[in-house]
Amino acid sequence: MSINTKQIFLQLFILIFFYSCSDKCKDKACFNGGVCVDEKCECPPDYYGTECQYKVNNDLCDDVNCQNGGVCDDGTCDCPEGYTGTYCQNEVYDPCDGVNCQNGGVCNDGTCDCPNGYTGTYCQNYDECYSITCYNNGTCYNGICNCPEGYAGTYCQDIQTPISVKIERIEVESFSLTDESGNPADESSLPDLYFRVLRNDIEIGVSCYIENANPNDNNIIGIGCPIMPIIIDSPKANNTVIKIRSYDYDFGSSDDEYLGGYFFDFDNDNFPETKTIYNPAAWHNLKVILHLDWVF
Ligand SMILES: [Ca+2]
Ligand SMILES: [Ca+2]
Repeated sequence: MSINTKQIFLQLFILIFFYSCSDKCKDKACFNGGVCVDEKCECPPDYYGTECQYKVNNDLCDDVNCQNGGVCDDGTCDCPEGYTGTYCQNEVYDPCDGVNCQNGGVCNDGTCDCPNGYTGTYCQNYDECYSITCYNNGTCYNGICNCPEGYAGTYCQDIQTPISVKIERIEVESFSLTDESGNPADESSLPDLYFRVLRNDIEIGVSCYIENANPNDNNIIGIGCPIMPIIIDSPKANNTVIKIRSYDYDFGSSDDEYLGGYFFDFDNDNFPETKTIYNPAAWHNLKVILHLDWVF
């Protein structure tokens, strides 16, 4: 080896020595398998940071502990029904908890919605009348139709034929004090009002009278009256026309019919307890309410 060659090797050695002393990665620490290149750590996948000291958190659910059966999805807990909160840690108040609807009832916001025919807080009661229809205004109770007067049959479907109807009382609501000519019904005092009842122009009854009937009073004929009720037989028979005529009673002399009267029938009635007879256009303003008792 010539001197020249020795010098070249020496110089090369010195160059390498100084190069290695000035290595930029010499004091650089790279963690987690990172490799220093030119003073910088090159990190393996899943790590980052100047020294590869941080792990990439690919799984946002790593530290999410969902409770009560909750399932983490993308860092958020999906909670089962009945639980809420970040970690499903809170129980939701359910007003239907402990509400046991019976007979097919369904709890809705704490209240049982019952199927048809069932009632009660828990649908525990069956309405025996649910599927029963009572006709003619009959009312069902405990599965049995109670029929109004004049109707019969399981479902009140049968219309009875009245034997008679009694006019038990006559309530006189309004009347004129004079007859059609303007003459007072009673010369010296208020009229002594009573009624005669005719059936197809044949008299069938006479009421007792109210002495000195006052239009301002509620005049009722019939209470404690010995010739009441006035009985109308077969009131619904065909072509039955009733007439009620008004009179002023004159003690010891012949009475005057003074307000005329009204015709009526029971054809279009059911079996009412009262029948109002009034014509607002009539000059005498006579308005009477008949209180009836039907006999079957
Ligand atoms: Ca009188
Ligand atoms: Ca009189």
